[in-house]
Amino acid sequence: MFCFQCEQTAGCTGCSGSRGVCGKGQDTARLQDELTGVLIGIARASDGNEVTKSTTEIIIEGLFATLTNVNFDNDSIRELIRRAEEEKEKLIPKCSGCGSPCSRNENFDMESLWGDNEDIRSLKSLILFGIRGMAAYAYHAMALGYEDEEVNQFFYKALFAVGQEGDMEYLLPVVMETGEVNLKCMAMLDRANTETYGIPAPTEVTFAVDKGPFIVVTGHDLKDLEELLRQTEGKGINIYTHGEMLPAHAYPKLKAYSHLRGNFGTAWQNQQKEFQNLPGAVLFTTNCLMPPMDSYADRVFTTAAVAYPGLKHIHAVGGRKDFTPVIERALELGGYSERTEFTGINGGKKTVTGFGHNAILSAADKLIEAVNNKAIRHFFLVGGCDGAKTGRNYYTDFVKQAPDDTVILTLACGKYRFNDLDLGEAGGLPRLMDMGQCNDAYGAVKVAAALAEAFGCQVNDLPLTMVLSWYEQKAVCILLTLLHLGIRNIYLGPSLPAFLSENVLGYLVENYNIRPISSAKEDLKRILAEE
Ligand code: FSO
Ligand code: SF4
Repeated sequence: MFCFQCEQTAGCTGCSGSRGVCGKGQDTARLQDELTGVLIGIARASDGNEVTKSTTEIIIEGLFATLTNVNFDNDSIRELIRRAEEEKEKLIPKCSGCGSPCSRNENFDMESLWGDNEDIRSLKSLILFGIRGMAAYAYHAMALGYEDEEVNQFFYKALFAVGQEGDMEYLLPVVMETGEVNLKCMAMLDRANTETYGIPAPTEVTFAVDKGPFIVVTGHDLKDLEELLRQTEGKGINIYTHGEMLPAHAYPKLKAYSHLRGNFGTAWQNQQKEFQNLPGAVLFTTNCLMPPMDSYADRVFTTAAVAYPGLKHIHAVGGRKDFTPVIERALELGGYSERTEFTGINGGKKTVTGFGHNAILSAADKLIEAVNNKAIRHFFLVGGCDGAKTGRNYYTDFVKQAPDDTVILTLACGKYRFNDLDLGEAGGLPRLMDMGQCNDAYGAVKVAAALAEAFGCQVNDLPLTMVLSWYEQKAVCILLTLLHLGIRNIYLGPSLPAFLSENVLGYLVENYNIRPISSAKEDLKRILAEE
């Protein structure tokens, strides 16, 4: 196997041998490559042939299944391959009886990509990993009935490019287009979430678990959470968010369920510790799933794109999911015998979420005044994924050491390193504002654009610095979006992607001044000195 798509890749170069650092086995990695190869085959066959809704669905599902920490289940990947082949056949009915080797619809051999010239491999990886991340967002929007033709069409174009002979001149624009289209995709998901569940508002969330049966819901899919809330109403079961599900508390229509009680646990990489002997059931709606330990595997359920051998998967039947097995397991386990207090990483008992772009921009006047009268000197977007590396303490240090006249915007699961801290206020505004999940990077872009307009400058001239942590492929598509918008001086860590070749990294540094993080102290000093 070969895989280097995520930040924890072995030796910062690539996972090989029998198992990746994430726990993905070589057989699964090979099947995921095979699946990607068939998706490229579909993109090739779509040239001149009309695709249907089901063709695009398998492209999106297939890409999502290959994201880090999503699908470890060979049988379900084989089923995706079967469905993908079936869709490809539908596109090319006339080809079935033709023996001519035109290669127009051939599947792509991913081995040829992994063994390619390192710059080509690097650019194609940026495209492929970028659309894998984007597919996750398109999938969530699709679950709420939202689609965008331009986004859908781009999946075909990008997959085609990955399977195509091409030089830097051909591939670089597709890399940049991935960022551009991902912005549209995140905007679509923002619309889907807010039109379905209302505009998020700042909401305090506790880390305590009440007495009695409960279910912990993790991942990013609000629709699955809503369905579970509906099915557990009046059953004496409380629901707790985990990981990237935390921002759900801020959506009025989800908050309206009184049994959506609080948040359990922190970011994904702590799940094996936090779920040990948990007296409640756990539902994974998306990544990041770690191989479950024996002490809790019998209470973990998966749904949608997530799958793991031996774990019970809740399928949609006729568009509806029946969460009865999860509910029954929670009732059997019974929960804690009394209210149990937990804390965040820094000992805090609660956090506040729900500072989406609407909430922040509704306070725009106050914010502008605070900048003008120097009550706020600088904004930092400290956001992105969490992970297990010790170097990630940088982000906690950065937030703790940021001066009192600075404001921290945050999003995604990296925030658990500091979201239980009380940082007080600056200019009458909270110094720490949680904008939501990783896809709410769209909101951060909107806030930055609105501030630039208010101050009559470019986003790059604002007193705003992005300090990002990456782990998996959604972070890749978000980074490409920021580059597409021309945002410079991004601090990126904890390490740079292994799939960036020296030349491609050189291009990004030269054109966007991407900077690897150093130490919180040094970086803060440098950023504030450059103001
Ligand atoms: Fe984290 Fe995992 Fe949201 Fe990622 S839970 S690491 S960027 O999947 O998607 O932030
Ligand atoms: Fe390795 Fe990451 Fe790939 Fe898993 S997803 S095999 S950890 S590079």
